[in-house]
Amino acid sequence: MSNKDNHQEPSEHVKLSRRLFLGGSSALLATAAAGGGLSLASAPALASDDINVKPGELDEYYGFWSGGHQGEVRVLGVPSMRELMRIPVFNVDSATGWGITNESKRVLGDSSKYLNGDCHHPHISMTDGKYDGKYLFINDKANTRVARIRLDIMKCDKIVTIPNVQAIHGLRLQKVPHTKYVFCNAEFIIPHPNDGTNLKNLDTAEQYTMFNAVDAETMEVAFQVMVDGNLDNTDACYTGKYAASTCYNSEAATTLGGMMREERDWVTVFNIPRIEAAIKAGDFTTLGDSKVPVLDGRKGSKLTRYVPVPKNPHGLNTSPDGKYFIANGKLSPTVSMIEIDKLDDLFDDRFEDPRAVIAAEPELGLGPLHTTFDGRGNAYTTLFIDSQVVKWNMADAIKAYNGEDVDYIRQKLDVQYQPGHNHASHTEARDADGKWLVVLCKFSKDRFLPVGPLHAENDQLVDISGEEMKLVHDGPTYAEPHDCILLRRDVLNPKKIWERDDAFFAETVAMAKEDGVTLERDNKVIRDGNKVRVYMTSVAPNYGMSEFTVKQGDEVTVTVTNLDMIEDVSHGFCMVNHGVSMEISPQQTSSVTFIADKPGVHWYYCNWFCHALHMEMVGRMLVEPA
Ligand code: CUK
Ligand code: CUA
Ligand code: CA
Repeated sequence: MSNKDNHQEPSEHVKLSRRLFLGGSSALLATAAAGGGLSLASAPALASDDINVKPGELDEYYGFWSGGHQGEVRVLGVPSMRELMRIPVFNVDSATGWGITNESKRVLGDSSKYLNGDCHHPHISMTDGKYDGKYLFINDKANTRVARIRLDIMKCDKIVTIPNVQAIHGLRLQKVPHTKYVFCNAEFIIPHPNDGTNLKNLDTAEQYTMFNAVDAETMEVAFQVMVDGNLDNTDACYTGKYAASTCYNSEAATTLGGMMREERDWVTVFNIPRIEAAIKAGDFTTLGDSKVPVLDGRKGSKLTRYVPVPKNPHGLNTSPDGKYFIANGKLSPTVSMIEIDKLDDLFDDRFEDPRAVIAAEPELGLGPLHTTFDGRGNAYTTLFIDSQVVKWNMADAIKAYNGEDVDYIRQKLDVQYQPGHNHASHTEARDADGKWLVVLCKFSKDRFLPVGPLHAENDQLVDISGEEMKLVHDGPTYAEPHDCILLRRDVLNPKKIWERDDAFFAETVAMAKEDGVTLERDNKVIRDGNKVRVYMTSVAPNYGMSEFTVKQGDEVTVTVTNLDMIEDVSHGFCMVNHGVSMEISPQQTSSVTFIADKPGVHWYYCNWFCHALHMEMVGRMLVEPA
């Protein structure tokens, strides 16, 4: 035992007490609390029975987690925090063949050449301010993309690359009347044109970034708005009229020091009806090859307003009562509450000082990054530097701002450690229900078994249904779920097997038709010059074809249709030594194209365990030498 373990240091004492608490003995709890002098702020809670979802029982909520720079979306059950599924998006997935199959490459388009992504903000489509469970949208900061996931099949079905900008970061959806637009912020300021012609005179080149809107149905970029400064996070209001974004680099600096020079940056507010009217009136330009309408929202524009807030603000969150945009101060211990009711006046220039829209600026602690809500008037803000979540009351914060002597802080809860986002159940919708809070901690330090220099992150589950926040679960996660979203399970009703006419593989079905092939029946090899199309069915434990012959150098497309009707009987198709692998779930058609570059015998096999004779579900490709 080192000196550090003698429990003399307060921090060690707290650690010991925490272990005793979690042991569940109320006698020890009383002793430790009395002797340890633990404040409410740091006292850990006893585990609640609510999270004990027993074997065979189902969770109450779906949670969709960003996979961060790992590139996927993960589906968890809450409150058990059991991982239910992974949805590959901006990554390559060996199990499902995402990034390998023709169907996924069609979704990825030109960007399939990128093998990486960096997703941050998963958000679910809304109708009348409530989650409708149709789509989930997520950004890719690394390669400037936005993706859509169809929640009925839990697969990504569209990806768009945003032109003329670099690094899509903040992403939120229009809430009212429905999600027509996906609002997404490009973070980095770049010169225009960015073709290298102005590298020698960057000082004088025109430089800006843009706020973007993607049409949620077509997934085409609807418009882009030039701004002053940069753009970080964003959110939309419950009137359908406004979106707002934080800017931490009002200085338009290119260095860290420069980005922290000013005491205040700003929140940029976008007037959506005015933007739409300007497009209708033809009041826009285009950039380069892109046909997307580009509007000028820089200072002085009637499309935007800039509200000064302290300092390098980060998260931007709309309260579920529809009253406030809350900008989280990061380098300021405050958050700024922007009164949405006053934005009409702000845009009609009825205020001399745009700060007139600030309803309150409560001081919460060090490093406020993101805020979430319980639907009962309370907000929960992560304090990155303090490693805490602070629960505070919005109405009381406004009273205090107006000079009344009220304490708006309700509780500070230690979390482990350095939280970024936090997210309460249904918090972005009108029906925020204040039951569960997930706190996404960037550091786990000593909370889990050591696994080398790279540590797990720690997504902690907090029960917020009562007066007091109670930490109930540690959930290790892999790099790096910036954010998550929780919705009640009754909002979703995913399909259990595919429908044959699903759009996800419609193009493959159409190609088969052109070849005169009925996918549900035929096993056929069709040669078209040096292109060979192999169509086969699969029924556990058989492929419809156990052998086919091609010539060395042929481009081979294998299309497999799974005729099994029983849910859970997924097959795979893996061609050994060819980098080919894919999922074919019941009633699904999947296809993959590769070059048969090696003469000889090449086995293929089913790689999803489907039957007692799964190992025997095999076949051989015979490749004749050229
Ligand atoms: S950002 Cu990561 S902690 Cu990309 Cu939402 Cu704040
Ligand atoms: Cu089919 Cu395993
Ligand atoms: Ca700044």
